[in-house]
Amino acid sequence: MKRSMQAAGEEVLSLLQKKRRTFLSTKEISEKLRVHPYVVYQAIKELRRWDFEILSEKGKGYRLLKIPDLILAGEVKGKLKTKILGKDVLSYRSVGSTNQLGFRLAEAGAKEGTLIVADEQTKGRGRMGRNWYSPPGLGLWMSLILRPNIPPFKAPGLSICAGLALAQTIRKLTGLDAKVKWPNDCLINGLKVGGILLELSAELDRTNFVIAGIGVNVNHLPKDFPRKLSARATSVRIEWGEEVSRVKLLTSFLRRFESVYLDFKKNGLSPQRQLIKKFSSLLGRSVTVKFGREKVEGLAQDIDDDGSLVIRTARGEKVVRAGEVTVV
Ligand code: BT5
Repeated sequence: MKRSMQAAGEEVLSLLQKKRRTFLSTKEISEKLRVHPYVVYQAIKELRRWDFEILSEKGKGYRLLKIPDLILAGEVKGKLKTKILGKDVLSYRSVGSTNQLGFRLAEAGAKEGTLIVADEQTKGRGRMGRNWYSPPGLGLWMSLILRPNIPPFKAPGLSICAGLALAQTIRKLTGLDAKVKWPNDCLINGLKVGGILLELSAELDRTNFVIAGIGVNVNHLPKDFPRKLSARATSVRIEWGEEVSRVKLLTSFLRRFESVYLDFKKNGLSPQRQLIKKFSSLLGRSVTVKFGREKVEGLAQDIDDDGSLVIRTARGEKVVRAGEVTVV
C-alpha cells in the first residue's frame, strides 16, 4: 500500500500552486513553512512520486508544471462544507480496499467522519466476497468511518441513506434520472453506476463503528469496463456525455450524505422514506429476491423503517432484510 501524502507534501504543494509562474527556492519554501530544507527536499520527492511534474533549476529552485488528476486530501478539505464528514481525509494513490483500511483505522480509534479515498483499489470489494472493479483515475473509491449510536439491525438503513445521497448528488449535478436500487446500488438508466458496502463492528445490541464504502464509476468510457461488466455497469460520464470532476462529486456527495446521516442518527430512517421511495427503481415492480437459499417472488411494495424491503407475495407480505434483487 502506498502512503497517504504527508502534511509537508501538501503544504509545499500549496505554495508551489500559488506561485506557478515563478520558481521558489528551497530557502524560500523552508522559511515560509518554518521547516528544515531537508523536509522541503523530501516533500518535493514525495510530490514527484505522486506524479506531480516539478521543474528544478539550479540557483532558481522549483516550479510546478503539471498536477496529476488525483483526489488530494488538501483539495478535498479546501472545498468541503461539512461539519463532520471528511474533517479528516486520508488520500491514497493505490490501496487494496479503502474499506479494509478504514476498518483498521477505526479499530485504532480514528474519528467519526474520517474519509479514506483512493485513486485506485487493487482489491476493491463488493458484498459477500465479490470484487469491485476500481481502476485508477476514473472513479470515486472511498470509505467513511461512522460511529452512530444505533443497534446493529438498524445499520442497513444507512446503506440506503448512502445510496439515496448518491442518487440525489448525481441528479443535482447532471440532471440525470439516478435511482436507488435496494439494498445498495445506484443506477442510471437501469445500469449500475455506484455501489455501497457497509461493514460493521458490533456487539449484539451495540454498534462500535460502521465503515460505509462507496464506489462510483465517474469518468469511465465504455472501453474502460471489462467485458463481463459492460452490459450491467455505466459511469456518470457515459450517461451524461461529459467529464465530471471527481472532487466536485465527492464534496457534493459528502454534504448531502451528512445531512441525511445526521437526520438518520436522530430520527431513524422514517424521514427519508418518502425520498427513498420516490427514487426507488424497484417499488411497484415484480421482483425476485434471493438470499442464501431462500427465494421470494412478488411485488416490491415498500421499504420499511428498518430499511427492509416489503414484498407482496401470493401468500401475503414478506419482509426481506438483505438479498439480491432481480426485476422480472
Ligand atoms: C457493491 O457490491 O455494489 C458494493 C461496492 C462497494 C465498493 C466500494 S469502493 C470503496 C469501498 N472499498 C471497497 O473495497 N469497497 C467499497 P455488490 O452489490 O456485491 O456488487 C458487486 C458486483 O457488481 C460484482 O460482482 C460485479 O458484478 C459488479 N461490479 C463490480 N465492479 C463494478 C463497477 N465498478 N461498476 C458496476 N458494477 C460492478
